[in-house]
Amino acid sequence: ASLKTTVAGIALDCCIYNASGPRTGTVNALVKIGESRSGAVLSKSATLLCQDGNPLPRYKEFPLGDACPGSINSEGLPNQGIDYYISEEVVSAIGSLAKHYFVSLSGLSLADNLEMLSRAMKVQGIAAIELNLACPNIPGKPTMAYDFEQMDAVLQAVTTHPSFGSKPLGVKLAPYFDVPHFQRAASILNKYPIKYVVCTNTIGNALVVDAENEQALIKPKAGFGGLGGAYVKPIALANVRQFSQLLREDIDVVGVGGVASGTDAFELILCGAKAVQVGTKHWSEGASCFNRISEELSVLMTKKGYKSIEEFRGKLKENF
Ligand code: RRO
Repeated sequence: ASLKTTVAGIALDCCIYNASGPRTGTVNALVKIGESRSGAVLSKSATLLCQDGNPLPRYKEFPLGDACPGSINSEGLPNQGIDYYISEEVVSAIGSLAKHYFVSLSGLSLADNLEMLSRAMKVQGIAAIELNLACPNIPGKPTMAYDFEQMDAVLQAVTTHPSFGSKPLGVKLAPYFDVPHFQRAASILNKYPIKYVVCTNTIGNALVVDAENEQALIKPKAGFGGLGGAYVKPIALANVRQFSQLLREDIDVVGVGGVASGTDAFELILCGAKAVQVGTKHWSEGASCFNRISEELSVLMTKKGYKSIEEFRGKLKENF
């Protein structure tokens, strides 16, 4: 079966690729993704300047069944700074592997986002930009995707900035849990010339407790952090389904959340996803997860008689 797809008009040989965050901070890590079957390479969310992030321990996995672990993180945007991710070294290393390179931006202010956007838009060899409006882990800062007025203002500023337009823009969203919130978010996104959304980031401000040691699992933010892995799959499925139905036809939906197998990816595509990212499972398994999950999806499709993902994408049955 063919796993080919397009995201924002960009043709990908494989609909499975990495989420921003896990194993995406350095050129070495990005090259490992590029050498795998991953359909694209997506960077760690960048800030204007490099930063160390929050104190350790700040990422932990914990069991949930045996397929996909759960994870909690409060990394606090550790990254090398935008100029690293758009550098000749990084861009050409990924380009030489014949993979499309997506750069994620998560500025600490609107001014920083606009400055990074204008730098990244100029660089040849970057296929698209993913604006992360959903980081839950910066002490004192709200999750922008939950502040609809601010989200509207940011998208307005970004899409009217003089540097905007030479590359497709995607938006990484936080998970929503209420129908009016899906509708409000979609009505804002539909006003702007964005090409795709990514559903979803981690569920912010979860707390995982280590009963034996009577303490939280991670140190930053008194233990509160973004929940990922198996726990979030049903929420990712719901968000992908809702946004597939509420957004303009020309806005693609990319799914992410709790994908550890070909079946998990199949489920997100059934809900409407044009591509599927892998986060927690990439942390725990390494870049070979892209080969395994792609192969599992291909085998499942063949078993079901599907030759391409468009044959079942979005076709979740609603009749029983
Ligand atoms: O670096 C992080 O703490 C982080 C980010 Br920017 C994000 O978007 N989502 C997340 O779970 N962690």
